[in-house]
Amino acid sequence: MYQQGAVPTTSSSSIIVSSTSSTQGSSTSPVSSGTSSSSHVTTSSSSSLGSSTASSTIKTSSTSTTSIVKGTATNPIPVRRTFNWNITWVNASPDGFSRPFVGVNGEWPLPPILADIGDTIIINAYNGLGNETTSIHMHGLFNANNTFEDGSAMVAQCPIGPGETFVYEYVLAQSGTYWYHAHVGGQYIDGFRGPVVIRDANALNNYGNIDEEYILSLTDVYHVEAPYLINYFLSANNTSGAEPVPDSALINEAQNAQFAITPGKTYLFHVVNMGAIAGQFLQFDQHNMTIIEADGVYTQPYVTDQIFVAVAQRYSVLVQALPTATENFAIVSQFVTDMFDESVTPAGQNPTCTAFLVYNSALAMPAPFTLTPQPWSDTVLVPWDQQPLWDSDNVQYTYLTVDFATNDWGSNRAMVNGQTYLSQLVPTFFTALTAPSEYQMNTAIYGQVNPQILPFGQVIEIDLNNHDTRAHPFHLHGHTFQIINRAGDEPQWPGLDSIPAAPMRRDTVVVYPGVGVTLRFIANNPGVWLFHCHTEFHVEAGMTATFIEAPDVMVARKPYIPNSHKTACDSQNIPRSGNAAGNSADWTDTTGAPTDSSQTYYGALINGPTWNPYQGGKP
Ligand SMILES: [Cu+2]
Repeated sequence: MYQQGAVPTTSSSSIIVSSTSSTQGSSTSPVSSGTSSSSHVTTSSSSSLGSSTASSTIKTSSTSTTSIVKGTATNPIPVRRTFNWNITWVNASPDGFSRPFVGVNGEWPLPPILADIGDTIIINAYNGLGNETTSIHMHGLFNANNTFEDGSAMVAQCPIGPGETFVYEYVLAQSGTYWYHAHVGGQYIDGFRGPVVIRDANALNNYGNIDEEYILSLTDVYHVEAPYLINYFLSANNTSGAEPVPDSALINEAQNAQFAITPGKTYLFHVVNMGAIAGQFLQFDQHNMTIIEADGVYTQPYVTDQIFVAVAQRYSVLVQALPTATENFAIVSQFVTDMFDESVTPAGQNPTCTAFLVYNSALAMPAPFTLTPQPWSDTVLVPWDQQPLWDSDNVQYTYLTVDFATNDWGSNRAMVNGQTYLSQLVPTFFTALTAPSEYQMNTAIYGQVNPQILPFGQVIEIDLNNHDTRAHPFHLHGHTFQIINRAGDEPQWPGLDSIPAAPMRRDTVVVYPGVGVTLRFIANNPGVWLFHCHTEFHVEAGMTATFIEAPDVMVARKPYIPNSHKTACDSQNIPRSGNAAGNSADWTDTTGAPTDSSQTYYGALINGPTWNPYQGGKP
């Protein structure tokens, strides 16, 4: 049964949410921050695969948007915000095609999480999916001393089995634009993704008056469910190695979303790309954007008329409304199609999505304009605090290459330093936590997870070289990094000539085809953190390294593991101690730990079908 959270809900927030009226479709449900829905959802369909025509209620995506009215000039007293989430399948048709998505409390799109800096968020996550495991990663949160709250399945925790409740607790020490998503088996491709906005009045006060705030998410959507896509992508039948191509681009998980605009007001748009594969350009007709934040790092204001947002990246941009309400304006987002193999691109795919700045809903909505991609480099941004290069006499240099290779049974695997990442029998965190001190820093105990040991307090430099022909947006858990060098001189994606005086910091960086990027961070967050391409199909193919950061300090701080984290493992007979193979008698003997990927892998699906009806091509 679904368990209510044990922690009482407190509600007191500077964030007031108002739902704007809509001229088409249904209006968005108001987002309640500080309170949570406790409704029990009856699912008419507990199964995803094979049930896409089931008769459960269809939730069409709203075409209106929800604004966050700007709060007070100072931060409120921190509160605890508890969310009780019943995670089930919900049918929806964001682009006119109905299919099941991973919903929360009977709703899809998923609710944004809105909070103030210093707040504590508790999510009581009940897995009501029936046929898949799940987990929740708060993308961009450092989770200092709480690596076990990071949500990556078989890394920071055991996956949450069907019928299990798992409790996440986050103390919000950062602010800006983030997002949450499932971190198991490519499940977020099926819609388990939502925005997170953490306000800090002190930071925003640097940027003058802000009247209202909006969330603007960019996503891609597939008509075929993720387990089929993943299974086929990694199968020997996929001889070209082509990634599945999405059917549609979405803004706020919808098409034709409307943002109500009042003349003369200043708006802050929280832009987040929650897609599975597609980087996107974004442009507002006849309105500039002023970037003030990227991936939770506040920046010196940077004015542009177009931004590029790779998968998992975020920007806060200010948009100044025109003084009069004489017409409405189009917003256009557009996929980067470099990775889309024409042979598997769905017929009728639209690589763009349109939304509107609505000054007067009685006036017609304009036709979309043609977006022309402009050269883009995020290293032109300067952090607000202008921190110089992180340096020391004792920098640890870590060299990583990425490419693809076909394995022994014909699967197209992603390689980091020549080795593909494979989940091991024990979550890596539990291996680090239970290893005797003489083995903690020994990569041999961690198995085939591409482990890198980072000593406490050291400046770490990552030299990441892309030997593949496609761009990869790399994300580091637990940190932001400085981008100190980037090769390449393509007109569209210019590189860096020298180390900037105050290098831009973020948590997701694009490494372009055939070239490299150089990153620095300080190993001051003991824990187990993934460094991986955020193209979800490449995660599933193994384009991941594991940073075992100061495991000695992590263990000495005696992390307190919540009960639900233990029972998630115990109920599925996943060991919580030992090396990658669960061996705690001989720590360097990992016999039995996975060294090859499964030929019957269907992502987060527990029991896959015997035959995959999706075999690429144009569905
Ligand atoms: Cu990639």
